[in-house]
Formats: sequence, C-alpha cells, structure tokens
Amino acid sequence: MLRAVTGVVVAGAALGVGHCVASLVSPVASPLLAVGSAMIDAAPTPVKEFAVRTFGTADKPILVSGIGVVLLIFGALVGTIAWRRPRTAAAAIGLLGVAGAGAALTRGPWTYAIPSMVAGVVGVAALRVLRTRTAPPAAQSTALDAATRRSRRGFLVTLGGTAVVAAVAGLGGAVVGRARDAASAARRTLRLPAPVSAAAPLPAGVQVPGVSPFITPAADFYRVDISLVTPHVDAASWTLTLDGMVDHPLTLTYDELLAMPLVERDITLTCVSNEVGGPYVSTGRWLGVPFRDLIARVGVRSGVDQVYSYSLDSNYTCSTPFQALNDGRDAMVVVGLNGEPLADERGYPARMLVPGLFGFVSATKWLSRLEFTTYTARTAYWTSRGWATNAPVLTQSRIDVPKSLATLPATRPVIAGVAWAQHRGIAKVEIRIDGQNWTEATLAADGGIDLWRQWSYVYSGPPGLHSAEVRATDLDGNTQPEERTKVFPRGARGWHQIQFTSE
Ligand SMILES: Nc1nc2c(c(=O)[nH]1)N[C@H]1C(S)=C(S)[C@@H](COP(=O)(O)O)O[C@H]1N2
Ligand SMILES: [Mo]
Repeated sequence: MLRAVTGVVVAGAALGVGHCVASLVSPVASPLLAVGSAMIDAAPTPVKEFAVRTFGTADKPILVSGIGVVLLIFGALVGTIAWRRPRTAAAAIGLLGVAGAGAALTRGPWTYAIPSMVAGVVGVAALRVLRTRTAPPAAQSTALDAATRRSRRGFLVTLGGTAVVAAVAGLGGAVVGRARDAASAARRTLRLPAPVSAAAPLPAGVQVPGVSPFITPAADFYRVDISLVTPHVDAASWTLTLDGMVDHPLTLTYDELLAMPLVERDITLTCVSNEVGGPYVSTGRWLGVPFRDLIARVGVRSGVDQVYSYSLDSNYTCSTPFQALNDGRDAMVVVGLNGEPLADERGYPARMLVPGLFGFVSATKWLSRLEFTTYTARTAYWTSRGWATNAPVLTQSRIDVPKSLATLPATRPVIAGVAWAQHRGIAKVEIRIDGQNWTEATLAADGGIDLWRQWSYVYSGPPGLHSAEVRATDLDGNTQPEERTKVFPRGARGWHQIQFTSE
C-alpha cells in the first residue's frame, strides 16, 4: 500500500512540476493537456462524435480527469515495483515523460517538450530519493527496531514533502498561468469602434414567449471546438495574414483591422454536430470587417476556389468556399459579439463567420491566417477526418416548449420553437400531433434569411399523453426529410419529436 501511495505521490509531483513549467512555456505544453490534445486529434471520428453527444461541453474536463486518473494509477503500479525493480520503474517514468514530450511536440515548437521532460526527470529523481530513504520492505510494523523506525519516519517525512511540492507546483502553475493572462485584462477595457452599417432593427414579434431568446446572450452561446486550453491571445502582438494566390499579400495588426469599416449583422450559427433537437445553434449580433473589403485589398487571382484559414488553436484549419465569401452575403472577419469584443472562448481577437455554412467550414476562431488557394492544394482538419469538405447548413426545426415529457397547461396550450435554414430563409413550419395530419404553425416575425425563425401552434386536442413532430420548409422549397441521419459527415436530418401530456 505504502508503495502504491509513494508511486501516486511521485506521479503527482512530476505532473505538478510539469504543469508549473508549462505555465512559463505555454499552457498547451502541460503534460496532461498535451496528451489530452494529442488524443483529441488522434481519436477516430465515432469516438469524438460519441464524446460530443454524451458529454457535450463537459467532454474536455472529463477527458483531462480521465487521463489524470490513468496516470495516477500508472504511478501506483510503478510504485509497487519500485523497490524490487528500480530500473524498470525509472525507465517507465522516463518513457512516460518522453511520450508526453512527443505529444507536446505535435502542438508547437520544441520548447513545448520541456515541461514533460522536466516532469520525467522530476519523477525519476523523486522516486530515487524516496527509495534511498528505504522504508517500504517492512511489512509488519511490530518487529521494528529503533533504527528502522527512525528511517521509516524519515521516509514518511520525505514522502510528505514530495506531496507538498506536487501540490505547490501544480497550484503555482495555475496561478502563474492566470497572472500571465494580461491579454484578457486588455480585452476587458477595449472599446470597439462603431459600425459604419448597423444591424437592421429586428421587427417586433420575432420572439415567442418561452422559446429560446432570439438573440442568444453571449454567455449562453453554444461552444464547440477542439481546443483543450482556451487560447488567450494578446491582441497587441496578434496579426492576421492574407496570402496565397493574391496580388498583394497583406498582414494586418488588430488596430489596422479595427480601422477598416465595420459592419454589424444578426446571424444564426449552427454546428454540424447538432443532433435533431440539439442545442448547438445560437444567434448573435456580430461586428466585423466584410470579406469583400479584404478580398478587394489583396486582389485574388483566378483559380482560387477556397480560403484556407489557420488558427492559433494549434493545428486547426478550415476550408471555406471562396464563392461564399464573395457572393454578396455578410461573410466577415468578426471582432465583436452582442456589443462586446469577442470573449476568449469565442475566438478573441478575431474569428470568421459566414451565413449559411456550418461552423466547421466557416467560423474559424483565434484566426491567424487566410490563405487564398484551391481545394486540391489544401485539406482542412475535419476534411482529413472524413467530414464533408463543403457543408451548407441543413434546414432544421426544434420544439422548445413544452420540454419533452412535460405537461402542456390547459390555460396556455402552446407548442413552440425555432426553425433555421440560414441564407435560404424559412418559408413554412408544420406540426403534427400523434402522427396525424401536418398543420401549419404560426410563424413569428421574420428577422431575415440569415436568422432563425420562431413559430408557435395552439394545441386543441384531447387531454392525455401525445406526441408532437415538427418539420420546416425553406424558401428554396426544401422540406426536412423524415429519415434521421447521423451528424457525420454533413449534419443530422430528420424531424424533432417530443412526448407531452395535455391537461
Ligand atoms: N480554431 C477553431 N475554430 C473553430 C473550431 C475549432 O475547433 N477551432 N470549431 C468550429 C466549429 S465546429 C463550430 S460549430 C464553431 C462554433 O463556434 P462557437 O464555439 O463560437 O459557437 O467554431 C468553429 N471554429
Ligand atoms: Mo461545429
């Protein structure tokens, strides 16, 4: 038992010191997080889909805790063999350090390997020190002579000391990491310029009572990305490079970007990983620089069919059809959401947004570079993992009230929700009860084709348990098909259905 505890303490010390060193290099280089990030990249698509579906936004903390537990168990095992086979134990810890360094190297420059190497060295050294203080072999505490008892006390003191080092280093790392985060402070005091073209005022009556807020508060906006550690970018040293097949490559600073004419638009964003009835759809008031102005500045050569965007979020890349950035729709490089600079998790200092396309082919956060190129020349992160190369949003609808299995009050028997088909617009929403005839729901006021549309329907059937299904038709005439499909590789199809009890 004492051996296993020793192993856990050694592993903890190694990880704690590694985390602390990483706070000076890059949080991403922390052994735990580097391994986690490498696992996210390497995970086969079905595993990733399962994680997003099952754990939602909590999938990352769960992954990190899982890896942490595995490493501590590994430490316990190493501890149990450490007195009989010290070399094997040291080699196991060393190998783990190398593995962590390897994982970190897939995330960034060579300095990223340092924290895991240091962790490995600390682990091996701590084990060695503890072993030279002897202790474990004594199993029965009765027959101990004075000398053994003294040495045992010495060992326990050293073990306690190591545990304290582990905790202090780990916490220290967290504190240093936060203190270095001056970029966020700069963001809080930043005031964005006013748009030259404000968002058109929303007509009265876009909101149906009880349905999701028409404009999603920034804090409630859905979040989907592959980054385990939210990048905290310093806007003062950030730049955006536009290059590739262009006549005048361009690098803009944050101030230069903000100095360009800004427009403000209300746009609904959706994730391809949204299940039928799911929460990965939100609407914001976005402030940004129109792509058409950026395109005009660089002079795009003929033959360009995609813009390949790069992110400071390590190896994330994204393919966006050039046509969608240049056909007059409100595609932009975004700097603000709902009147504030973008939050760190939202892609500060700048991200992309293109109405009508799923986020994974259009909404790159922590944007660093836009390369005008071809689909033949560059393959994006998700495309190389089997997802669609170009993915317009699918027409979808969702019932928000009543919640599934809830009771519909007799005083206000309203079934209501949202429907979306960005950049095509919603023509019609229909509802059917218990699989009978489709009836048109009442559409709320229309904010524009790039926005979702709310709808409502007054239920007038008998009391008891019933089902309700919804389907939308967009202005191109596409009606949602009945057949459910998986979200992979181009988004879920099918009708949202709920069960409810009417009073
Ligand atoms: N850098 C980066 N940008 C990204 C992603 C990512 O993983 N990394 N995910 C994309 C996906 S899949 C979606 S749906 C949107 C979600 O944006 P949000 O988190 O602001 O809602 O961001 C996109 N931009
Ligand atoms: Mo997404």
